[in-house]
Amino acid sequence: MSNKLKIITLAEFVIDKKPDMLPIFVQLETCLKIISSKLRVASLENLTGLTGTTNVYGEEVQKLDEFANQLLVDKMLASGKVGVVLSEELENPVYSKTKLTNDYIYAMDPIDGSSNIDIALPVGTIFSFYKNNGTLLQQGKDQVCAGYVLYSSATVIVMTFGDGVYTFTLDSEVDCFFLTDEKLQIPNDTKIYSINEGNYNKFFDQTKKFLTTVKDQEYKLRYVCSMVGDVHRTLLKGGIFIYPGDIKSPNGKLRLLYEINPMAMLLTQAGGQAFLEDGTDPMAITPTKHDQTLPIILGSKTQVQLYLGCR
Ligand code: P6P
Repeated sequence: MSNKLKIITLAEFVIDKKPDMLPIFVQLETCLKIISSKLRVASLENLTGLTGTTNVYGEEVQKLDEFANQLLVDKMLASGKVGVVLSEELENPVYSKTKLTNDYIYAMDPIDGSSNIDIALPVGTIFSFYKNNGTLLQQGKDQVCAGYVLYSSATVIVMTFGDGVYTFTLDSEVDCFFLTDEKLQIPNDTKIYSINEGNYNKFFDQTKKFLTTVKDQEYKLRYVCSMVGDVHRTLLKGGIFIYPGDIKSPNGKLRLLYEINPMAMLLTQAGGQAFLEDGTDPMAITPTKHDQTLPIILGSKTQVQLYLGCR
């Protein structure tokens, strides 16, 4: 049982901040508990490994990718408050068949970093909500709610409704998420950088110049190959996470709708910054397609400005 003085459940928090979304978060919380449980027993229940199919990007689909995607699609639509689900794993939107008030669009990466599942390294679910106003592809600045769930040594929800970043940790003894951080602020000026340096030879000069600079300043490199894991460390410890463009993929790898926008909202709400390499705000960009990718630089203001200064 949580030994914190204030025992605030996720439901209480949502009722206080955004009561009309309670049905959504009741369903979401159940999904996250199920996914967390399945991840812990994946190797015991033959849930590791691949389905033998590929997704819309030609990437091999993990068994738990498919399971988590279907579970979240079904339960979000069953909330009666989500009219459309957009998933990184699906080529097309899934529309609600109910006539209840379908006020929201739900966009998600059901399991981010799923190649880590078989080796029991951190993975996550990334989610965001938009008003269901008839426009599917909206700018990140119009997100009503954004967040992620980290499945690691603890299962942690990190989310914002636009008035600060809050974290909830799963207490598996009572199977409940409890509030653990209010108005989280990213530490500024931490000498940690997070990037896949294996791509060095493909990087543009700005990224190469940044890497030379941080090595001269004796930064630490940390990279867990799961955006949720790397962003969570960056949010709590400070530093910078970079997935830049390169000569083979000038638009980077991470998806604007499913990964960049939710993380950009969280970082800016926590007093950090999130930009493209030229300082453009990703949340001011209208996605051209649901799986549009862009470069992303996010983290502590000092480190992000150091990268932008390498142009
Ligand atoms: P690379 C995982 O596949 C992912 O989408 C993100 O979670 C992660 O940050 C990135 O790709 C890792 O990509 O090219 O370093 O393997």
